[in-house]
Amino acid sequence: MVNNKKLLAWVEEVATLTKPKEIQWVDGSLEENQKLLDLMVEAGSATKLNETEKPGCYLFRSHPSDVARVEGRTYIASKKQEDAGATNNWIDSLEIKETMTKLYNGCMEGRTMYVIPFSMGPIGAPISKIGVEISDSPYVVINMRIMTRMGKVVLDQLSEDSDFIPCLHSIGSPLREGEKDVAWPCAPIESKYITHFPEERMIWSYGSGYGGNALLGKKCLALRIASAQAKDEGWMAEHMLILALTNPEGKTYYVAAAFPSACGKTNLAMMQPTIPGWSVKCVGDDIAWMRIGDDGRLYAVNPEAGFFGVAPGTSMDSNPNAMKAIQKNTIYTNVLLKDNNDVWWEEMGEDAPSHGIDWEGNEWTPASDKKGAHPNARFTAPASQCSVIDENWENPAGVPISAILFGGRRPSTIPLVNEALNWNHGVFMGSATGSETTAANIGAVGVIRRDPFAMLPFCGYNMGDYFNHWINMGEKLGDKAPKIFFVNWFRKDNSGKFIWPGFGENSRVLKYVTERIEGKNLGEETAIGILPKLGDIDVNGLGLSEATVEDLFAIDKEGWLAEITSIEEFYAKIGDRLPARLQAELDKLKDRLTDNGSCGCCGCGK
Ligand code: OXD
Ligand code: MN
Repeated sequence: MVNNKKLLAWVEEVATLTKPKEIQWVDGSLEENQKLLDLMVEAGSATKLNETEKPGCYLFRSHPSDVARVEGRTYIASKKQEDAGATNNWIDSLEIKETMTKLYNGCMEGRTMYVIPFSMGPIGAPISKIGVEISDSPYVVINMRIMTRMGKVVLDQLSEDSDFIPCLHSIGSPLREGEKDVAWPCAPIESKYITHFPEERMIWSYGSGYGGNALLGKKCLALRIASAQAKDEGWMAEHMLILALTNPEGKTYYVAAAFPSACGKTNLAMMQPTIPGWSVKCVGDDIAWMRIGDDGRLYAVNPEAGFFGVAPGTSMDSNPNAMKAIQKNTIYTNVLLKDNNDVWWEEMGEDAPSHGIDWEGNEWTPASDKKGAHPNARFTAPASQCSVIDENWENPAGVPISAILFGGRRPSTIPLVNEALNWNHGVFMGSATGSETTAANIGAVGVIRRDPFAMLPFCGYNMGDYFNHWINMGEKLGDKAPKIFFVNWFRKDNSGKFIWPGFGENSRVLKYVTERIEGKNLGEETAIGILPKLGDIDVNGLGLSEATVEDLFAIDKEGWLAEITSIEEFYAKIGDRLPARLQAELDKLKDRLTDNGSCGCCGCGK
């Protein structure tokens, strides 16, 4: 029995505006889920996969225009533009409400309006937040059931007056009397809007049914709205995986790591270390909510309950634990359908089938000039199915973080691993994160862009204020602050080949990180940070020459000076809310690299 006044009034208000055929309060049960899946199979928008190979799995194909997040149509709505800042698409709250209200008018005609109560974070945990998504997409319902804790259990948490974050979503495709539905209804790109109201803690999304545009608990709530809440309430909402690394002596270190979208976070989060005696367990693969615990340390919770991972490139080599986790009860979107009703994608580590149906629903053979799976094809799978899920992944208190990693796809200049000299230098490193763009967003792929803290598309407020929040958190954490490292698995040699093997071999770098945490006398201070010395990272058996290893850590002075120019340009864009302490870090780096401060090449670190 729903008695929350705000919720009841909001549901009625939305129904009056959007005019659905019916309203369904989602309870999250297995039966309800199956009914929705059966309905979608019957309607031709889902394909049930081979029950022997992939029990409980379904395939969906999206509209070709609706295949990824649309950053260009994603907005931060606030009263003042400076509160959204230069890195966000700002829109005036009143103006966008007027525009979107017109779009929402009658937009659910002929469709069912689903009311989806969900919790980001374990139900009832102090850091968790309750949201309610209203959506006219059954695909959203079944995905939210995997990605969040959802349904009656959450509704039961809401008393008459308790608060929640309203998340309104419509695919923007009313089904008028006599009209035939399509497999993936959505609105054209120019009328898609993914709008966040951080001041009101509210989300309005229209026109897209895909991933982060539509599963509003994920990027919209757990990052954009939560980041604004976190700043106000003194915690952090970050685009970070959380992993548990255990050494041969049985000591566990929890590490949080921020990488831009589609840079291998899911692979790292559940990697299989190649070094004997070490193991990795996964707490989360995409988002970390972190607060300072009673002991003064930073504790992280994964607010999600599932993985929404990129399928292409996922294989038994790159991520065996993900491959095992997605064999059952998984939703596949935009992968290739094999003739035996199983799925396939590029770089799956399995020969391409001689024939199949591609992500656009067309006949496909290896001779086709198109890819079988879209590069941003996804799997949605329950985290509980991951055999290396950490025993503390649902601990309401979170896990204590010993190290924070930042990283990106950088073909040159940035070393394999570089430790920050101190917290503020680490914040500087995070703020200067750059990466080649990927297919996770609609737009150009492979272009280097600044993606501070991997939060460029996800920070719900002014980036300068966000940097400042990081500095403030460091002050509160003091000597309990985690150590910060910058890693780059993607450096290339002159022939364009990746130098570092990556994947399970990244455990060699993680081992070094834990040794630094333990204060082992490894590494040396240089102009750019603390770099490992030759021999500090075990590269035995990798077949890398000494010169190649040296290359991985070489300070390319010209490259760094160009990097500094690019950071300066980016900082200029942030404007007057850039914290002076970050400008000072940039100036110090420049001094250390040029003749002003030191020779910049002998590693003296001055
Ligand atoms: C994601 C993304 O889906 O970052 O996690 O785009
Ligand atoms: Mn992500």
